[in-house]
Parts: sequence; structure tokens; C-alpha cells
Amino acid sequence: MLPPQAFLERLKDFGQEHTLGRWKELNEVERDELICELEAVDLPRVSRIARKTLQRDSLRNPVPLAEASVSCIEERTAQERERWWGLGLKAISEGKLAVLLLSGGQGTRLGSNDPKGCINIGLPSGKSLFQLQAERILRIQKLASNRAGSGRLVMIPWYIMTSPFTDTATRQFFEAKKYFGLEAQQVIFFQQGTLPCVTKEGKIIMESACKISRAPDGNGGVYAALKTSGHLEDMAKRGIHYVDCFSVDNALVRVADPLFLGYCIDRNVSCAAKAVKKLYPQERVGVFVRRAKNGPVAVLEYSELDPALASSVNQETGRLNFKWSNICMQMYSLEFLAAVTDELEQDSIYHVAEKTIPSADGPVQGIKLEQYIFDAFPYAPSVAIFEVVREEEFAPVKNASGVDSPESARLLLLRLHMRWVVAAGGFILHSVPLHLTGVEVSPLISYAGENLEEICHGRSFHVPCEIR
Ligand code: UD2
Repeated sequence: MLPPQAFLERLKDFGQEHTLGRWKELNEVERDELICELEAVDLPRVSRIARKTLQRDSLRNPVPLAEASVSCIEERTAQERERWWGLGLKAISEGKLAVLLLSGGQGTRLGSNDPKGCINIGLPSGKSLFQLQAERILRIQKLASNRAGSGRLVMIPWYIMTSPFTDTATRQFFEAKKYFGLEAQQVIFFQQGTLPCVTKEGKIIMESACKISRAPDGNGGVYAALKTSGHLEDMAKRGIHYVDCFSVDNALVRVADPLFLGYCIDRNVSCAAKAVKKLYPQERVGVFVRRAKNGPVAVLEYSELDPALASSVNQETGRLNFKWSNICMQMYSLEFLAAVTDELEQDSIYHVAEKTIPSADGPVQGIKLEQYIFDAFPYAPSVAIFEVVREEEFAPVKNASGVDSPESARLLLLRLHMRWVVAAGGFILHSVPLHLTGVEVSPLISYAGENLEEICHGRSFHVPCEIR
């Protein structure tokens, strides 16, 4: 039996008739499977995305961000920080904040098949990244409830975007850990979309004779997924005004950060992102740029930044021209999030991730089409860039060892918390070199170093140890 003629014609219209190339080899069941697979492909959309993406040039002449465009740490007064912290807690106590976790990525660079959030980075407590994030939410809920004085329990909805690679294992992990003390109904899982992998010519790659090769559509897939899942509407129904969006693989991520939220409210911005000063030109982070002089703020990913530009230095300051690093921590007004989703879909802004793709003809050089979370920034009326202290808020867990590894992240956390303990009057006793150890303070008792005097003052702590 030949494939249905009308079906073949439609595939030809989009140059994808090769997907039926092994029709004769297939049995009835496999033929039905292949037809289902191909019918599930939105051919006009995939064709538009592939065509636009393969034709699009990456940003040729990015313009460095002027100093004035960034809220720098040294400009802030203690009063401002206190005021923003209070504004943020107030908004959280009024149920206006939701948190959104990007957790669909595969931990390939980590060499683990588990979702990254399950990773135990070797802390004295043995906590996973998911548990650290959950307990930071619990601490903020408590602080917000105390601030409101109502004693009413504040519940921050936690939307967790997974992908086909991480969904089942993530849900099972949370259930097994009883949601780390959160209410099950405040944790909402949803999946991002996937797209067919294609060749440089835009041809769909077949994983097998009857199966299309697909990959998650990038962390920017969150916009379409929030819309199609109905969660954008759900947020509006819950009275959410702000959404704090963060990546899973940062051991120091300040989830639901009242300071950042208060700053956004005070500045009345629809989109904001945290930034740290870049450590070295080749650091694997996106950098903040302007598309053109006085153009919109955008982020150029490390994989798309010309190495010469990455190393270029401002002659007056001696600093890197592109020195503001994106750390995948962004805040949106719900209004902006709803608006930008449609615009992003229309413009089909995707990025090319060149990968070796397993295929029916053996491994081939192909392309995964990905949207990036920061593709939304140029659509914002204004993007507030909020500098934060790298040692306090950024400890990436990307590689199995060395730079940005569970070990480097563990040490960054232990050192930060040890500084908190000393600042609160505690003494450190150590038998191993101090730079290899430290203290772990449970997020349940301190979010950013507060509330430690009573526990630590005058007390000695033999490191490594955990304070909980
Ligand atoms: C990300 C940022 C980079 C810098 C760096 C800091 C993007 C596109 N790049 O680079 O600019 O901030 O982090 O560490 O954000 N994810 C999904 N679905 C996907 C792919 C990724 O949810 O299809 C999640 C992933 O689980 C993680 C986050 O996105 O939470 C970023 O992970 P990544 O590995 O894609 O991005 P990375 O580390 O190359």
C-alpha cells in the first residue's frame, strides 16, 4: 500500500516528502505510527521557524550597555534596600508573586540522566537543588506572613516547566520528598514543547524509519507553554502580578527575592533581569547588549558572541566592553508576559543549536531549534538590569567537575554561609584548610543571612557543619 496521496502531496508542499522514504520497509503498525507522527507536526509552523532561523544572521554589531543602564550595587543605600525588601514582602503577602522554574534541560554536561534539580551537590545536609529552592520559598512565605502580621499562611505558587526528558522523574522526586514541606497544590508542573530536529536545509531528521527526531524547544519555550497550558490565565485568576523566573542549576538562586521584586515594583518595570560582572571573556554566560545605539536591551548568548567582541576592552575604563553577564534570573509583570508570548510566536525568533543527531541513517550533523528565555527582553518597554553580588547569588552547576561543577557550587555556598555566621558573631573552628570547607545554613532559618545573631553570637562552629 502506498502512503495516502493527499498526505504525500502535503509533505511535498513543505519539502518533507523524504520522511516517507522508508515506507516500503514498514509494517502496518509502523506505517500508522509514522502517519500519526507526521500528522502531529505543524508543518507551516515548523517550516516558518526553520526558514526564519536558518536565514537569520546573529547580531552583527551589538552595542555595549552603558553604565547608566544598570542598577549597580554601590549606588544603593541601606534605606532603599530596606524599602525594596518591605515592598517585595508586602506584594508577596498579598499573593501577587508566582515563581517559575525552568527545568526542562537535560543534564548532559553533568553526565547525569536525572533532572538537574535532583542533584546533591555534596552539602553537609545532602540537600538537592530542588530542596534548596523549595526551602527558600518556605522561608520567604514565613517572612511575608510575619510582615503582613496577619499570621495568614502565604502560599507562593511554584510553576515548574519540565520537558519530556525531565517530567516523570521530576514529579516522582517531588512526590517522594513530599514537596519538601510545600503544599502539593502550590507546585504546578507543565511541559514545554518540542520541535523536530532538522538539517541545515530545514529537512526533518528521522530518528528511525517511523519516528521523527525531536528536541525540547529551548527554555524560551516557556512562553508558548504557559499559554497553551492555560497557566497564564491561571496566574491572572490567582491575582498574580509578578512572575519570578529562574534556572534550576544555580545553587545560590534567590527564589522569590523580595529585594528584586520590591525594586521592580518601585521602578514600575515590566521586565527585569539580574546581572553580575563577567569574570573573564570566555565565561559561558549571555551578555547584555543593545541591538543598536539606543536600541532595545537584548542578551547575546555565549555561543553567539564573537570571541573578539567578548574580549574587547573599553579604552577609557580598561573593563570588558561586554561585562554584564546574564545569570538567567528574570522578573516579569504578568501583563508583559501575556503580551510578549504572542509577539514571540509571530516573529518565530529561534536559535540554532548544532548537534550530532542520532538518525535512521546513523549520527548526522543536525540542528535543534531553540528559543531562549531572554528573547523576550527586546519586546519590553524597558528592561531593568539589577546588578547583584556574584558570590551571594550565582553558583552554577553545569559540569561534572572543575568550573561550574557541584563541587565549586558547594564551596561557594559554604563560604557565603560561613561569612553570614561570622558576621552574626559566630566563631569558626577548622581542621581542614578553610578554603575547602564552611558552614551550611538551612534556608528555613535564613534566606540572605538574616536572623542568625541569636543562634550564632558567641558560639563556635566546627566546620564543615550545618546549622538548621
Ligand atoms: C544559561 C543562559 C546563559 C547564562 C547561563 C548561566 C539561556 C539560554 N542561557 O546558559 O545566558 O545565564 O545559563 O548559568 O538561558 N532549560 C529548559 N528547557 C530547555 C533548555 C534549558 O527548561 O529546553 C533550562 C535548564 O533546565 C536550566 C536553564 O534552562 O534551568 C538554563 O540551562 P541551559 O543549560 O540551557 O543554559 P546554559 O547553562 O547554557
